[in-house]
Amino acid sequence: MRLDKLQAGSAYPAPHGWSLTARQEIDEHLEAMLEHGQSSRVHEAMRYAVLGAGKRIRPLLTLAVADFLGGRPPGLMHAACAIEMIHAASLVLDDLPCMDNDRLRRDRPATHAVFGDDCAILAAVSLLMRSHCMLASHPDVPADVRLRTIQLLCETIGADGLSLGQYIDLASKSAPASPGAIAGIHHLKTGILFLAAARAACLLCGATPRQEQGIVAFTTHVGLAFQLKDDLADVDAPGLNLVASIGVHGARQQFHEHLQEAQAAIDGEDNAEVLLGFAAMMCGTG
Ligand code: GRG
Repeated sequence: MRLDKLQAGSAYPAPHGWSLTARQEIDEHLEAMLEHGQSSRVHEAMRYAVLGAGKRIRPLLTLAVADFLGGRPPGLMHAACAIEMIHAASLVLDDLPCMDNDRLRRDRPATHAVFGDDCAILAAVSLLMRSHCMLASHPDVPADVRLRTIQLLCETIGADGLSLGQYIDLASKSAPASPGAIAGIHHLKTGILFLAAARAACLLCGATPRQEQGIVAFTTHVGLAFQLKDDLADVDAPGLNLVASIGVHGARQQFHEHLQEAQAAIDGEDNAEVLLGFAAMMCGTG
């Protein structure tokens, strides 16, 4: 498979083959991870936020990296689903009136629009806690790997990660942002969680530093191509958009350059096809 043939701006392909099976496994695991606990409005809101029709890109990336590295160790599915829960929590918070103030998410009313702001905030906090507990308590993952995975996720979510990206994004709404500033916000709001999804798989699979370096480079470039694809698909949407500052031609060119870099990062490796297939699913029509 070659990534340089992908076209930016096309619709997301329906999952098939590897991604369809992996998505079903992810959805079943998420359902199982969220079925326990006392029945309450907060619990219902957690399920509503997570089990809606998301594309599951981040957990799919965790599984794709593991398959690339040659296997799915214990705890991998927990890590993949923990990252999807963190993503869902970030969407709940992002949609609140004090943030992006969106009433719709995943083609239906946002969590706070159904459950109220108070319950939505409690559900987001509870999802973060649940995701960390899942990782902390897995009996078959060595304790040091559990700790390092939790540390990775804390750093990803915290004041140098997603939370900082969200703050800068909100603060920059009143002034036009440069292409460099937009790319920085995209990294903190989106790229950093993709990297955590890939790095969690590296930790659990015991990747070598050389393998991890290639996977990080691959993920960085695929994440940037994904963002450009989104920006190209929705040029008129409110919010930061690279196309507005570098133009359609510039964005398409960068999209192709990032996919070439992604391909170069893993070319020649055994099992490269699984990551290339994932990138095609995430960034194109393949
Ligand atoms: C404490 C977790 C936490 C976060 C605090 C609110 C916040 C800081 C960050 C929000 C960041 C945010 C909303 C980034 C947008 C990322 C993004 C590209 C969302 C869309 O992802 P898709 O296309 O959506 O994968 P689906 O619905 O398919 O999962």
